[in-house]
Amino acid sequence: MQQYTKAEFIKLIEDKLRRKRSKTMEEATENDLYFVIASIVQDNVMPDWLETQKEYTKNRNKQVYYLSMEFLIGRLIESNLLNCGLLDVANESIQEMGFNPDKVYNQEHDAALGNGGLGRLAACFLDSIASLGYAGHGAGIRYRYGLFEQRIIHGNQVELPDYWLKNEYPWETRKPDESVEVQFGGRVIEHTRRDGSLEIQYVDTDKVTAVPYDVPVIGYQNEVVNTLRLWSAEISPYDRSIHAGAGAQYYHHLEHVHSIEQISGFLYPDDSTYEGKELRLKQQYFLVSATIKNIINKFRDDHGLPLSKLADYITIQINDTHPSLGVPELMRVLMDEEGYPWDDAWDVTRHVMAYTNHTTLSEALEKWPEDMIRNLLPRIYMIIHEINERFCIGLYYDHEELRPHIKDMAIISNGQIHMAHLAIVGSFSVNGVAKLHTEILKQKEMKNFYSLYPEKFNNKTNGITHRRWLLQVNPCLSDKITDAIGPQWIHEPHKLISLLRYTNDKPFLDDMRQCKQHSKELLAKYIYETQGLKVDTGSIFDVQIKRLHEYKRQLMNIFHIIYLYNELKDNPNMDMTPRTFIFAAKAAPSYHLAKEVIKLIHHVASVVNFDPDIKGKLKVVFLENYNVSLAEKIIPAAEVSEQISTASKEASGTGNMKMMMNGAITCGTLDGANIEIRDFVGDDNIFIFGLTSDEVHDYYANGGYNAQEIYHSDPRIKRILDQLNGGIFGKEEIEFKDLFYNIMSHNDPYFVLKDFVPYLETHELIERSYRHQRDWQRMSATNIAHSGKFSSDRTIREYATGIWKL
Ligand code: 26Y
Repeated sequence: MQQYTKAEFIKLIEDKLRRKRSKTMEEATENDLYFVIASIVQDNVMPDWLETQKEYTKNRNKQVYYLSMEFLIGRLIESNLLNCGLLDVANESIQEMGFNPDKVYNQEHDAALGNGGLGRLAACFLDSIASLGYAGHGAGIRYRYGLFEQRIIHGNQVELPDYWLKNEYPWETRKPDESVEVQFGGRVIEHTRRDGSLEIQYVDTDKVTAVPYDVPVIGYQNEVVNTLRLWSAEISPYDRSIHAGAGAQYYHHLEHVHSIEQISGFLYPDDSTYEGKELRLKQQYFLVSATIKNIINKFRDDHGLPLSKLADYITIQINDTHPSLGVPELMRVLMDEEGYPWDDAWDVTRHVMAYTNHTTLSEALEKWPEDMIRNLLPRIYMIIHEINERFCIGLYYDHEELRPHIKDMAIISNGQIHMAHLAIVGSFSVNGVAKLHTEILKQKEMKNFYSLYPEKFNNKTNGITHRRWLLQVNPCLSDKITDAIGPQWIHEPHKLISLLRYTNDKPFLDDMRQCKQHSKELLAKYIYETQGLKVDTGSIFDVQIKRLHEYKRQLMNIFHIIYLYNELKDNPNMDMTPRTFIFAAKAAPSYHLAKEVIKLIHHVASVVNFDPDIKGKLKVVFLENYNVSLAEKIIPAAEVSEQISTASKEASGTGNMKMMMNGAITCGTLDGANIEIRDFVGDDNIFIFGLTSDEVHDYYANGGYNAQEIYHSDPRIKRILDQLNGGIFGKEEIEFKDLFYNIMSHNDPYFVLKDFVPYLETHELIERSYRHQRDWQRMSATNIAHSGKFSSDRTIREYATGIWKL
């Protein structure tokens, strides 16, 4: 990648401004600068991009396709500059031109093509795959609308459409000549050939053109550029030409165009409950069918080998079950288009597909109504049906011990298609995303499948890219780390462990503290500018940022704040380190209880933040419109990282890793990757509390938990719940009866009351520990030192050697 001096870079900007924007330096706005710099990066990347692809073809590298309905990439401008080695020169040039680099980079609209953890993980993985020089690509959908923009109006969440493409997106390249066709609906006609084989014909199908838009995935200063290919649904050229008619026919045509373009219209904003919407099914098949066609075309061009060899050159990693139609689709292509018999096609498919599970929540497990698949994808339905028949017959005859479980393991049962079952049966690898999660899959949720295919199951604990989540978002801390231990950690993040030698080093700890203070001040400034609220930068910044879900228990956090408020009201002179509680979270638009929690947080904030009795000891901040860019502002400033899910519910979590890497101390349950964080940092450097996963499962299985009993026996808890029910703090017009009854009548399904007292005791410990700043800084440094193990580089190496065999 070419490097420039400041003068050269400014010259480039000047030239581009003139040619692309017909403006002089004097006329340029922040927005012009953003586009021009992005375009300079894009120019710089092109030769490496071509070269990388040529190399892969020449070397006949095995390639992996990470197939995902979500890629939550956020902004690319800074990370691309960083990875190209141009960030410093760009910053200096922008400053020299009299602009603020942050404001220039802020011009990029976040690409929010994902809901949360699963989508962001996909984006971190792409960064690591390229940075490690692996031949791996992303395949997803170019939604015209990303995840909704959240506005808060009188404490209520309101959703606005996220039209992120309203300005040109400088990172994408449209490749119309690589378009492929995807077919829906119609009928299947079977002919028997003379040799007895079956010929399958599809008639009366609806044809959709999938047009690829390629986004470069730039490795960290290694000249590798991979591809994220995002598909857009368009009307097929044939249909386009028949719109000549006028009147009714013309409108009919418009409707047709609209229904096709809808396929890549918007991202489904729901990651909580599974809603079987036909449009979502169309999106899934659209992604899978376009990608598989593309892979096969390229495989042919590159290798000229028969498709029976596909598994030697290609792995398709499916990100949860959302792209699991890839299993029957690959079967379809191999059999119907390439003429392979069933057994051969099955052999190839089972060696190409690998499946990652991200959740055990039953409400998020995908099941499609049989009829819906039969109507929308008749041939795919036939194939799934056949896979199911063969699978169940095999179970019956070859696995007597599983006979009683056939009905639970079937791919089709009770009129529904169980996508996880399809994914497990059709893949060679099934992985969970943290040790506990994988154990739960093996021992509980997928127990029968594990006993059938023990060799398929494996764990790949999640990770995050330390380039974005430390190097880019926290330059101050990154520099101090480099000053202390040298720059090798940037290429080999596990080397952060050398920081353990500095946990008693006063100058290092002082530097670290200073960076944290600086980040807190930047965040405080942002809070003031966006909300007009002043927060105390000497207070503890206690952060919970993630999607809003009952199992993540933001409710327990706000209960704790109400508890502190009550304590302070009773005893205004209570000695307490001031606290700032920071939330950011989007609720799925149809998730009523989650929205109620957002409202409650706002209501508590409106009371607590302005009560003079509190003397500024408590502040509650809810930052609107949580997205990747907002996370980048909050994470460096976090001191306490709230990871308080009901044990067993959070598959892994990745925000926990991001905050740890920036020196926050985790306050968490023994859930997901928290357990592995604890195993590394040790009990003295983390605050763990609450029920274990086994205890939670035991209560679910055998009962024995009674929320009402706790309510009646603990006056602190009763007081909080009554404040919810009867209008909080005397304001009768605002009530949270639904939250109250969910706990009281549904016996508190997420054990908020059960874990509440241990939680508040842990917070007392946190408050006391914070008073000993040196010890706190030591804990903080210890966390940073161990965070290298949670770099997604480690995770990707494990995928590459354990699953992909790259
Ligand atoms: C089917 C539909 C309703 C659906 C859509 C999105 C279901 C689930 C999802 C997203 C799930 C998700 O984001 N899971 C998270 O994946 C992260 C990455 O592995 C984990 O760290 C996190 O614990 C898990 O909740």
